[in-house]
Amino acid sequence: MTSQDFINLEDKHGAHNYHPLPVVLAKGEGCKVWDAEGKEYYDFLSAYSAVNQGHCHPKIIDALVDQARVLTLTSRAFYNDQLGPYEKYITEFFGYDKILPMNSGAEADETALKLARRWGYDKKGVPENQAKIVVCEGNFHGRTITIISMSTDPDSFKGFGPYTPGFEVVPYNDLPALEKALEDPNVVGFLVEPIQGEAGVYVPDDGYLKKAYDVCKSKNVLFIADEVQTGIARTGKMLACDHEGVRPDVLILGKALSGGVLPVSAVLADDDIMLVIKPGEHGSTFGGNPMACRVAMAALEVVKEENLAEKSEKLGEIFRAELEKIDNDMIELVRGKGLLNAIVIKPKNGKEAWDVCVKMAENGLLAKPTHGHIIRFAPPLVITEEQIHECITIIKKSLDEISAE
Ligand code: IF1
Repeated sequence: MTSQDFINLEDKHGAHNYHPLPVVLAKGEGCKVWDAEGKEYYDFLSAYSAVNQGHCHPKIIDALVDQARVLTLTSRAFYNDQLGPYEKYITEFFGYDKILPMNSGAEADETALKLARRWGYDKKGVPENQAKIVVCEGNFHGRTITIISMSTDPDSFKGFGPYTPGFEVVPYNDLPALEKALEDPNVVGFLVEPIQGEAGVYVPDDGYLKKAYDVCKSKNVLFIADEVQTGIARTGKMLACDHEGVRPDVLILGKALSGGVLPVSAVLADDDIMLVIKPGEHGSTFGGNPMACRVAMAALEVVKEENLAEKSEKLGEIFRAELEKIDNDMIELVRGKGLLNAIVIKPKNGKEAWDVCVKMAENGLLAKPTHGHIIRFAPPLVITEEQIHECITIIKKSLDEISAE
C-alpha cells in the first residue's frame, strides 16, 4: 500500500477531526521518522512534545515489553506490585507527597480541577458549588467539555455547549488582571501553562510565574501548573516552572511522562491538598496500570541519565540563534525556551505557514502550524548539535524555495 492508500483509508473510515500534513509515518527512531515509502524526516513536532526521549527509546520499550509479558492491567480494585514503587519514584523525583495517576493530559487537568474545587470546599471554606478557577486567554488544557468551557478558542468550544460554569478568564502574562480576579474569595485555583504551547509558544515575561505564584499564595489560591507540554525537560529545565524556582501547589504532567509509548499522566500535590479526595471519589480504569508505571519510571530515568534538560537548554539557544540568522522576510519573529520554539510566519505571495510546512516535509523535516501563521519546532531532546545545524539548513532552504515561488 502507498501513502495515498493509507490516507484514503483514514478519510473513508475515520472521523475527520484532524487535518494532517499529507505524510504517512511508518517508523520512528530517535529524532527521525520514516514514511510508508521509506522517506526519512527529522521529527520537529515530537507528537506535540510527547516523544522528548526520542521515538521508540530502547530502555522505555524494554520496560513496556517486559511488563506487558507479565501483567498489564489490574484496575485499582486491587493493589499491584508496580504502582507503589512508581509512586515512590515519581513523588521523590518531583518532590511532592502524593501522585494521582491518570492516562491522558486532559484527564490529569480534569483531576486537578476536581482537586482544587474539593480543596476549596473542604479547606478554604468556599460555599458549595461556588468555587471559581482562573485561567488564561489562549489556554489549551485538552478537549473535554469542562476543559473547552475554559477555552477562548472558538475552534475548541464552538458548537459543544452548554458549558461547565465556574471559570474566570484573564489575559496571559498580565499580573494586575490576575490580582483583580483573585479578589473574589471563591477563587480556589489559578490554572496556567508556564509557556502557552498551542497558542503559539507564548513565553511570559521573566518573573511572571513567580509573581503569579506569590499572588496566589497571598490569596490562599492554589497555583496549578499544566506542564503536560512544557514539562519533562522540554524547555531546558525538568519543569518550565523551574526557570523561576516556582513549586506549583498542583503539578500536571503527561505526554513525555511515558516517552510517547502509551498514555500516562499524573497529578502531584502534597497531602493537605491530595487527601481531600477520598476512596471511591475519583479514578480511571487504566490509571496507574503496571505497564504505565514501568514505562513512566523508564522514561524519567532516561531524562536524567541522558541529561535531556541540559541538552534542551543548550541546543535551544543554538537553534534560536541560528533561526535569527536566517535572512528571509517570511520570518516575522522567533520565540521559545529550550527546545520548545516557534517562528511567526508573514505570508508572502499567498504562501503561508502551511505551505512552508509542506515544503519542509519535501525537504525532510516535519513540523505543523498552529493558529494559522505560527510554526512550532519541538524536536526530540535527543537530537544532536550537528543535526540541529542540518535542520536549520532545511528550514532556510524551504523558506527560500517558498519565497521564490
Ligand atoms: C490535540 C494542541 C498541543 C496540552 C496541554 C493538556 C493537554 C495538552 C498544555 C491535553 C494536549 C495536544 C492535544 C492534541 C495536540 C496537542 C496540542 F495542539 F492540541 F494544543 F500540544 F498544543 N495540557 N495537547 O498541550 O493532553 O489529553 O491530549 O493527552 O488535541 O490535537 P491530552
